[in-house]
Amino acid sequence: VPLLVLTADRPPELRGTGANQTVDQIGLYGPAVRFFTEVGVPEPEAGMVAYWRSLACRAWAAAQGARPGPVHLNLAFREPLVPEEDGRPWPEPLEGRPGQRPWIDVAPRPHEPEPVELPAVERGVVVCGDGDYDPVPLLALSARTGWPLLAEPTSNARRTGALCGYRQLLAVPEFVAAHEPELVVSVGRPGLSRQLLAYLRRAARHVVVGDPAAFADPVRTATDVVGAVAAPRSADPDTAWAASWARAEAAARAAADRLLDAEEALTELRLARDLAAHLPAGSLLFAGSSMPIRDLDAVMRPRCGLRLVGNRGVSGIDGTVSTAVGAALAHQADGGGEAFALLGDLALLHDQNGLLLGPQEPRPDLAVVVVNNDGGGIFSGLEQAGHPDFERVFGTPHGVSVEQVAAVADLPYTHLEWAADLPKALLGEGLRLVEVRTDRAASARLRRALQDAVAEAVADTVR
Ligand SMILES: Cc1ncc(C[n+]2csc(CCOP(=O)(O)OP(=O)(O)O)c2C)c(N)n1
Repeated sequence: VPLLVLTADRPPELRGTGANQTVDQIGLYGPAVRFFTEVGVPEPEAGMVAYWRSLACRAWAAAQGARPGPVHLNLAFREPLVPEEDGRPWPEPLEGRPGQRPWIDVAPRPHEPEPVELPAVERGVVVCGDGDYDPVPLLALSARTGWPLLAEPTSNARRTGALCGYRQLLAVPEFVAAHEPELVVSVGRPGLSRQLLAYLRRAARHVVVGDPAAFADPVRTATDVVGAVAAPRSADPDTAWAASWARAEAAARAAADRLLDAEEALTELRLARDLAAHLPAGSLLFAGSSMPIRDLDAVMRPRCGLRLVGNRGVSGIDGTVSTAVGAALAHQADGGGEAFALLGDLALLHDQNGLLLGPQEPRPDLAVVVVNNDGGGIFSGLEQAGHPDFERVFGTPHGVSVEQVAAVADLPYTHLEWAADLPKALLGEGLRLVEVRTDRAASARLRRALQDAVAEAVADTVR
């Protein structure tokens, strides 16, 4: 995401002296930014306008470059911080170029990479990881070759033709042994599940589609990096490989549905499945880190018309409400429809203040659905689960009432319990909270039951 971060600073002569409110902001974000520079204290001299305007254009171009991303300018100011009534007039006109032309017109570098033809193998797999890219060519590749499409939710490639049960399938050793890939083609940043990463290791050849300067290869399995790919000319989608994956997918999906539909009270998994399926076309769904994004990965059915985003970079659970609000505002300013967020209770509590909006701020149309399992549910399914101090160190229950959090922010609140009530609970306008109360241990048991049910359902297909 192109982002300009402007940090205000004290002037250089006050740094390192113990002056109040002075920390070292130089290079604050380290190598995370595409470009950093310090901006000198404004001086009433001719030439400043060219300095500011050319620097602004450079920063803008760096944020929008071949690898869009954050840019940091640290701006030092000396008092007075507001113009003085009787101050001297500025010594040069502050206007830019005539006709609102930018100071520097930076032409985008053309980068339409030549597609590289992929080898004609039967046992290929297309993996779409997190990222902001057009998934349509990957869907077309999968359709043309019969290579199954394994798409993490924030790839936005989980559309018709993509698999929904791959996360469970790849955790069945017999299934994996019977489905060794000759070729993996990946795009974006895969990394939501250990089993997908382990599967990448089994590929004899792994072609990464990406920028040669910044491609994702999280388990160092890449054998080729290319800018774009084309299906082999002799591709044939009707293969035994494609049929075997399709059979397993159908069996896995049916087993998952049987298990999830057995209970009318909303479980975490069922909420993820039903929410993603129910949202109207044109919606945005922000998926919180931890189990919300993983449950979507496990059970979200392929569909069109839903834009999924999440903070996948370092999987943070802080700043989540603010990110969801910002994403909803941008989506709606862009003509998009309603927005929804699926968050854990700890993610909500980390950024409760993100629910507070000033009276003059734009208000998003955003329903924040909070899965309240009173703590960090993810750890109940990890190795930590048996630790003697589990509850205090990992579970971290807090007992905070989500209803009261909503009341503090003066927001509408709905308690949702039954699956059948989901559509009604999501109705409404503006920023609002919907709480689904769940149990961490029961949720972990259900995820294990899902895995067992899928393993059993595909046992026939791998024998
Ligand atoms: C800022 C931050 N602190 C700590 C973590 C480590 N962490 C990962 S998941 C998690 C628990 C999240 O709990 P919750 O948001 O309620 O979701 P759940 O696990 O119940 O799905 C924690 C503390 C993190 N990812 N980000």
